[in-house]
Amino acid sequence: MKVYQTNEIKNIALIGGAKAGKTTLGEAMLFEGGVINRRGSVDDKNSVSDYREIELERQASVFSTVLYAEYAGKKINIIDAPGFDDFLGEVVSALKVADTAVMVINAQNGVEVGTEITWRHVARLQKPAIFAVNQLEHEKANFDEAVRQLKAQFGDKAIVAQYPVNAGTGFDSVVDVLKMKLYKFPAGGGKPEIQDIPESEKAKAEEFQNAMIEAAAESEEALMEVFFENGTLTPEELAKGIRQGISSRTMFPILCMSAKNNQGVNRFMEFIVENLPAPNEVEFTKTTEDKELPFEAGNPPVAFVFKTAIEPHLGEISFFKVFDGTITEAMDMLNSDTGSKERLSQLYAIAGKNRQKVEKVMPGDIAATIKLKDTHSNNTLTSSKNQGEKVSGVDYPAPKYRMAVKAKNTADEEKLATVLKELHNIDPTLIFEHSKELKQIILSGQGEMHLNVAKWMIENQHKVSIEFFPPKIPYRETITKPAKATYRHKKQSGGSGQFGEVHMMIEPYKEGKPDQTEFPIRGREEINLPWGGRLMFHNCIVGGAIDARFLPAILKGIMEKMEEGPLTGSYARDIIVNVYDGKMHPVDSNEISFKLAGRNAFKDAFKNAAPKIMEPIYDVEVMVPEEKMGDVMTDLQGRRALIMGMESEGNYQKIKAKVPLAEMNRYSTTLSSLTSGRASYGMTFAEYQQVPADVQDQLLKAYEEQEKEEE
Ligand SMILES: Nc1nc2c(ncn2[C@@H]2O[C@H](COP(=O)(O)OP(=O)(O)O)[C@@H](O)[C@H]2O)c(=O)[nH]1
Ligand SMILES: [Mg+2]
Repeated sequence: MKVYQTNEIKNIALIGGAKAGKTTLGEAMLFEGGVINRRGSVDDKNSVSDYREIELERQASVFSTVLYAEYAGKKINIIDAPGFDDFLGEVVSALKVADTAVMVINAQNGVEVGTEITWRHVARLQKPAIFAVNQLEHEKANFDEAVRQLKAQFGDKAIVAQYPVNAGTGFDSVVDVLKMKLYKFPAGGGKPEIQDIPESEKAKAEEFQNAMIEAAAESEEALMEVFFENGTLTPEELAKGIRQGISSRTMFPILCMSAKNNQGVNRFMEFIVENLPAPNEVEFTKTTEDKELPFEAGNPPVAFVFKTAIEPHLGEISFFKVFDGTITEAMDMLNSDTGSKERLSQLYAIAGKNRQKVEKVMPGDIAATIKLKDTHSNNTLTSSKNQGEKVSGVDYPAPKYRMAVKAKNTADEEKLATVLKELHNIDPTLIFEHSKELKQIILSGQGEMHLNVAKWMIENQHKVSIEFFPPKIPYRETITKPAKATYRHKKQSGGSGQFGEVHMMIEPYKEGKPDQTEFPIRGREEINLPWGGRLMFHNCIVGGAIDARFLPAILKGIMEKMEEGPLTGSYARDIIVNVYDGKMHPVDSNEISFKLAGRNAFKDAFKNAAPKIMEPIYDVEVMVPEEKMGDVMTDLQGRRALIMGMESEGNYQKIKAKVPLAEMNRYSTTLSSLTSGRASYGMTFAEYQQVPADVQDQLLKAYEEQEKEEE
């Protein structure tokens, strides 16, 4: 395969709602680009892109697929991303390496949820974008309505570059506003016949052309002046303006096609090659040290691994984009994230299951290599000259759906941990954590479907049967008023006995709270608890009632109870313990006795100190279409939410609320069904708060029952 130079490369990501036809478009592009000589289809389960077992089973893309096509001496790298919100991580990583986002629109539906959600990331990352209005041969296709919605949603920067002459059944022609020609597609698809625009279409075509010329002129001051002077632009000026307008995001051209019939795809590829920016014509990516990576062939190489996958016959494949320098076959590189040395023994251009060996990868290009030892998605590879440089990472969406996971067969537990680690290395949005506190493995991801796909892979590819449970809630316990307790531990059995007596007063701790005045404090220890909050341990002993050497044992006993709170076995926090008196025995007192006395005195005092259970509260932000506001609010109120505010953003309302974690179980699924998938949300931990009395009663009862069962 030819080595493509930076200015001969176009990197695009196919994004948008599920079922718009992204995978079908990718397939047609591969066919037109000569990578495959037979067009497969998603419906016949033989497309290049959706080839994984899980995708065939679901007939939808779950992972992004890296493809390429050669067209007119240029290489188009295509990343076909999945459409469902659950796989947003794949969209975000695709956008990291694409220079232009191609938003595929289903002409039957116009702007869909997936369009809106993925667009937010296009906007956040300030990516150039174009619209591909697909399915124009469908009887329900409505191009004008799709354009109206695009403009309503994205503004007048969405601009018609092509329009269909006969959308719907029998569709075969579009007017191309850039070329001012009619493109007529043969029934079987492929190369169009280029004709003059018929008289009947001329006025409409000119109107769109004028709008396009004006938009092109707006891309540059100098062009604007020319335009004012001459009232128009020459074809060369227009072409330049369009290229600039796309790169600088002053226009988002709209193109037309039927991917299924391969109509318009050829011209679409020509448009890409002629008008989209090359990798070095958009804003440069930076390293984490804020250094620009300028796509210079002679610089020390920097490759960013945006995706890894395990393929049945190849093992682990790493897909990378070269952000600087040149990579050659058998090059030795260093992983800036894991520190491992890696040899890139073979380099490939990959199109789904097809691959071609390449000797060299120029800056800006996307390629793959295999058998790296310790390199994962989101890692950077460099040479020894620029060792340690990292491409500023992908901003993966925070997890929002959690489940506890357990191997059905306890013998599989260790294997499950290994498998989960492997899955995370491939998909960084799949996160697992061994919670010591909850004694559960918590798997979190983007939604129920995301976790179900993970389950499918764990069970089918790794042969470990698993079960999901609702995760336990990490409650905390604390007290709300002072209380005293004394405890005597005494044991006289045979030889040496045990004796220790402790008197203590405990109080609720709050930052800045003044010391109690009943007992003078002689020594203090402040413990920042690993699970949040504090324990203040005050020595108020007078006259040597207890030897100082026993104090650590008393504290140890208290800590044991702090770790397994008296109410529900949860961690306790924010307590002051004043040990003010006690008794020793000249022979029988030892550490163990004081530990037990300390522990039990604390437990007794705790129970009399109006103890309260605290629960984690999350800051939740929901983006919801205006007309669904009411339903979403009602649901939130049913979840004990405290609404903090509302703001409008376009056609959306952003609701901010504080919600107990215990009430957020399966929220993504509920929200999705309340809004037909049109809302999105995020949540982050805010604070601990006391649970209401009725909830506390329920929790106490549940703990009691659990204790009984375990006895
Ligand atoms: N009528 C029609 N159907 C299409 C077209 N493109 C794709 N489809 C169908 O739409 C469904 C989803 O296509 P797919 O490429 O998987 O969509 P994706 O989810 O965006 O990747 C499949 O049944 C395709 O055959 C098109 O241009 N016209
Ligand atoms: Mg797809």
